[in-house]
Amino acid sequence: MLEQENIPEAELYDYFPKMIKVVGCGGAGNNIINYINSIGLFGADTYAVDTDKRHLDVIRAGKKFHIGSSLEAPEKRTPEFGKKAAEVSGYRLHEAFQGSKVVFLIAGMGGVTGTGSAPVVARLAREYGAHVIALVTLPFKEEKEKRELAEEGINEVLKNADTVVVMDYEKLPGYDPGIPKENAYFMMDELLAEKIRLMVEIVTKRSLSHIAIWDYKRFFERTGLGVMFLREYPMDGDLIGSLETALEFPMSEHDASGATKAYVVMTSTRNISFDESVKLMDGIKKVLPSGIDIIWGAEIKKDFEKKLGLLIILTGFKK
Ligand SMILES: Nc1nc2c(ncn2[C@@H]2O[C@H](COP(=O)(O)OP(=O)(O)OP(=O)(O)O)[C@@H](O)[C@H]2O)c(=O)[nH]1
Ligand SMILES: [Mg+2]
Repeated sequence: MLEQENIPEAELYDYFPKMIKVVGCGGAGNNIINYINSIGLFGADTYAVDTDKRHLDVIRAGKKFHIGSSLEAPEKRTPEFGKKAAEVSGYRLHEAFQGSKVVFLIAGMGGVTGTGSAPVVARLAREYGAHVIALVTLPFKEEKEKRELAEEGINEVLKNADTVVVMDYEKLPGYDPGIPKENAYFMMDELLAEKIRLMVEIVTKRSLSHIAIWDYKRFFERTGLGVMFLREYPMDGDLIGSLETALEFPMSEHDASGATKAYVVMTSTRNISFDESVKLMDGIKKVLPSGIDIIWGAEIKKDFEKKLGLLIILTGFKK
């Protein structure tokens, strides 16, 4: 097995993208892919999958897969169409997944293409031995029908992916109070694009504390539902004390109880020392369920002025 440390930096350009893929399914998923490519992503291939050719045309992605073009448009479009589309065109994607180890799958649930195709795409990736971490959005409660469709879709993704992180639009105001509903999609695009960049680059770039690709595979294997928690803290004052609030705002309707695994990544400026980050980690441990298995990384980001960013995904919930 190749050891990442022994590979010259220039060659990492080729090394990682073979193994790490970020895939969008449907309109929302691909808008996020587009966003990821606009902020820049080191070390992963991006794929865009959609039945909608016109939307695919305006997406920036490493590879685009127009699925279901051979199918007749049904009278009533349901996620079943998205599913069939992925099944008839899946062989091309299947090929593209060859050699991949970790696949991040992104879809907005509740529509036709993302809801129907994401479970199939997850299965195709896993057939190559890739580890699939899906990040899917759940519509606002006022969109009752879409939310129900989305919930059914999420159950299908859960059967096929290793981990499914549910991002509920209802929870966005907890993260950013006062956000107008009309900005919710843009805000979610930005949020997921940034967190996926972080989850990839904690593997592919040098960082204060790095996570290896093999750790992802070991850690997330068939862990089921994932709940994301996001916090930012100013670097002054009682930082350790304020970590008590780390689990206050889950991005879906779950709390920490019953979780057996915690993925924790901190982002800070360069002026945080390794010792300090260990202290912070001890502070975070105190708020996590006791005895939990933790994997953690720490990223240094120069433009992250005087604040500490925390990304926590709890998973492996006891049934
Ligand atoms: N983050 C984000 N979420 C969106 C966006 N557009 C829609 N959504 C959410 O994602 C769900 C699915 O929408 P789309 O992704 O557009 O639907 P689709 O999968 O392309 O399905 P069809 O267009 O019907 O084939 C919606 O119910 C919204 O909750 C977007 O641009 N960004
Ligand atoms: Mg669409």
